[in-house]
Amino acid sequence: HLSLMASILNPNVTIEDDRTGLDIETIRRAVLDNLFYIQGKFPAIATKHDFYMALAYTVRDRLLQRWLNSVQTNLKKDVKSVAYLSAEFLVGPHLGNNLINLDIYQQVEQAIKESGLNLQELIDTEEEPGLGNGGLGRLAACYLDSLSSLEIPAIGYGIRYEFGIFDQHIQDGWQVEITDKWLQYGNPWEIARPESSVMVNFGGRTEAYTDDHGAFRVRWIPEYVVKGIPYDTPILGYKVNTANTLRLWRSEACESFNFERFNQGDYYGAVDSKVHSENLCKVLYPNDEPIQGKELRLQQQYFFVCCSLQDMIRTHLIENSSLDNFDQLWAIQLNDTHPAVAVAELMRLLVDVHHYEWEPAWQITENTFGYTNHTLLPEALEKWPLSIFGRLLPRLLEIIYEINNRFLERVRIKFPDNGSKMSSLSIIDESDDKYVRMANLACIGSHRINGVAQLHSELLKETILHDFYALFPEKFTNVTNGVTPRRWMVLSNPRLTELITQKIGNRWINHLDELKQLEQFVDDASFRSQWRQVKQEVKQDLAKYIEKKVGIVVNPASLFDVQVKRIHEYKRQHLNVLHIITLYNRLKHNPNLDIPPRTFIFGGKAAPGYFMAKRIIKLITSVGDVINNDPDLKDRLKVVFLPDYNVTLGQRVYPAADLSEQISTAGKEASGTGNMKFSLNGALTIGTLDGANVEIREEVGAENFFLFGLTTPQVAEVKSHGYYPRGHYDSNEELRGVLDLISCGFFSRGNRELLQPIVDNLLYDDPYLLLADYQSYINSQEEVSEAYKDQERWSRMSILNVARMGKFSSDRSIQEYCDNIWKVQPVSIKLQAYNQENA
Ligand code: 9GP
Repeated sequence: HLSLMASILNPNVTIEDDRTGLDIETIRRAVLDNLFYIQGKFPAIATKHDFYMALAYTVRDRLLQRWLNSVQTNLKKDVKSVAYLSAEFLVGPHLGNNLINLDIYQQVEQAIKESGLNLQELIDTEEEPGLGNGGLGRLAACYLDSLSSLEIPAIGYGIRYEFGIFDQHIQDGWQVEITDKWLQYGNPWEIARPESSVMVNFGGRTEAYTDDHGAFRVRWIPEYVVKGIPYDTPILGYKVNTANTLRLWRSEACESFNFERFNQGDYYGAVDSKVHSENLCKVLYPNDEPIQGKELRLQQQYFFVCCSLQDMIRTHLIENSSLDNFDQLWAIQLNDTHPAVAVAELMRLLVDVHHYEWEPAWQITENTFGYTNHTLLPEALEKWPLSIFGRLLPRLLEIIYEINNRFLERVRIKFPDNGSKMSSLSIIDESDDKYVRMANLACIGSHRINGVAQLHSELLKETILHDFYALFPEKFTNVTNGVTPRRWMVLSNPRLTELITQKIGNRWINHLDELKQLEQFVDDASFRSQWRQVKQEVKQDLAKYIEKKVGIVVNPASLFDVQVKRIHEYKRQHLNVLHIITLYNRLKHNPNLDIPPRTFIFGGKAAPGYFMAKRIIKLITSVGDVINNDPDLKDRLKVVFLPDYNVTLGQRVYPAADLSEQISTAGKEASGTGNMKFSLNGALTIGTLDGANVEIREEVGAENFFLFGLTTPQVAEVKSHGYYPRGHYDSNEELRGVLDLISCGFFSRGNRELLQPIVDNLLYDDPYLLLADYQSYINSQEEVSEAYKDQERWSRMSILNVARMGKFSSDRSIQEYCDNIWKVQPVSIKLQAYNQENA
């Protein structure tokens, strides 16, 4: 301890060096310093978590200079910024990613080693901020990484949920949900900024008045007001000085204590409003597609939108004398309809608070917003009962009526006497109960509307947004999703990163197209062997993890066949299970069948109230229990359900996959982004022509992709003729054998009821056409097995997949948003050293 004290107090290192220096020795000392002064521990009594915290603060110190310089630059008069409004940001653990982007991974690894610790273990200690459900939230996080890496001034606005997406435990094969207390040991990455708090109105009524200049105005007299407090997290770009901000709002009561009530002896009443206000951002709704009509959810949406817009206006007015040029300095993107109330809120702020006339306010609003749609499922389109909306946000409803009236006037001119167009385009759904339709508000209030893959953007125009497309075709565009290669390759797959970098250098990390150069090595047998070696090692790691986590021993030489994503009927995890049972039956009947051994790996959460999705988990685990323990199979098939699938687990799983299951019903998956992560890490895809699969196949070549299933028009065709799933059961003996085996209780210890709802659903309804696609899927899986037997061929296909993934970098997506929607330019950040003089 004495030597530690001596080293901490060594006068050769100034405070400033300790906080910014990047050499091994300084980092080592800084970690010990933080351990002592922030965690209050000596190494001898520190836990792993203490060391993680000390290291996290060490890294954060090194970000701060870049961050503050970026924030300052973004405030400047002539700098246009992107505000990405999203109810979810599934950022994943920060430490590893920041080490990559700061380009200090090696130094830190060494410094930690010299302290007798292991960096990976510290990285694994970080609690993941699960502030999202799945694809949409993770996309937002990839986009923040790319915005910073491309040096685009940007800010992500969202909600600081106290509890993120639940932790999933599996008990007796069922999903059990556990509260995600991600903040319980502290969050070293965020800084609270209570000085930038804002107030948000709810309830009450509105009142007309005439202002001092004789103008007619409206004010909102709320029933209660909630305070929004921002918590900022830096998002550093890859090897640049740009560190943008993720600003998440926490709600609090304005007055935490009602003294009047307290003095009357009503203690609980006195803290009532505090509890009420703080409940607002307590928990993330755990549904990946929206649930309708939950008032608290509408409160959350309005809360973060209102806070964020006030924040933008405040910062705008620091350097600008009015909001006239707001649209020239801000591009606001609506990540789905969750923040769509922003259209009405910006109008309220401009008209009621800043006293703009309606028309110029509307011009600013429409120019500012862009709207990204993320789903075609009609049941997922958000709508709010008018009664709830009007009670909670009375002024916003009035403004929505005004927007709607003016808009419908334009519709009437373009489509005279067309009542059905009017009613489909109206923001207010008057069909039976009245609703506010958020997608309509978003479309009307935005100058650009985009889908997230080519097929999806086309289908939007043809189906759910067809009438909007007829009205303003010029607003519609596509931006195919992408993923960040920093997290999804460099951080998660260091072995493959190294092999690739040895061959083609490291420019591919932020110019992903350069992976193309790998094609020249595809015929090089020794390169292919190295390629296989890497995959093998990563699979061994995953095999160890699987054994430790769920106690199942899997063969790392078997084909790792992986489906990880939210559990949903349209994603068809149960189609995958039908294939597993088919193989099982075949092997039971013919033990000499020559097929490569396979390990089927599943992961994913079901929405807690989604009956069928929870049954599908039970189906997977039940089938696994039987197959994994059947001695006849001699370990040729294994089925693993990995609990609690999240970003961290994704980082283990994608690199280890041989086969990526992307098997949704055509026309249902908007894009998918897991499909990109798998392929980038060298897995081959078995998939339908759905979402971004179509473009992945285009890029990697049809011969390097296992295609099956009906196309979107064929799906429509089958449905239009009155789909009869039972016909497939009757005519396909093998399929019948599979379904009958489930029905008879073989996988459920004789309990015939347990899994029957799934079978009945398939036989008598089958809305996602599993039975129609079954045979085609089985045939395609046979091709997979054949290809895998020829390891040289498989390696070729795998290398070509990776080499041709350039398009799917989120850097490319963000560049398209910048050029076609936001019209923003990069701004490079000059580092000004912090010192007392310029402080
Ligand atoms: O279901 C889509 C998924 O296909 C897409 O990749 C992702 C990101 O664009 O968004 C998902 N949608 C949602 O999570 C909610 O609509």
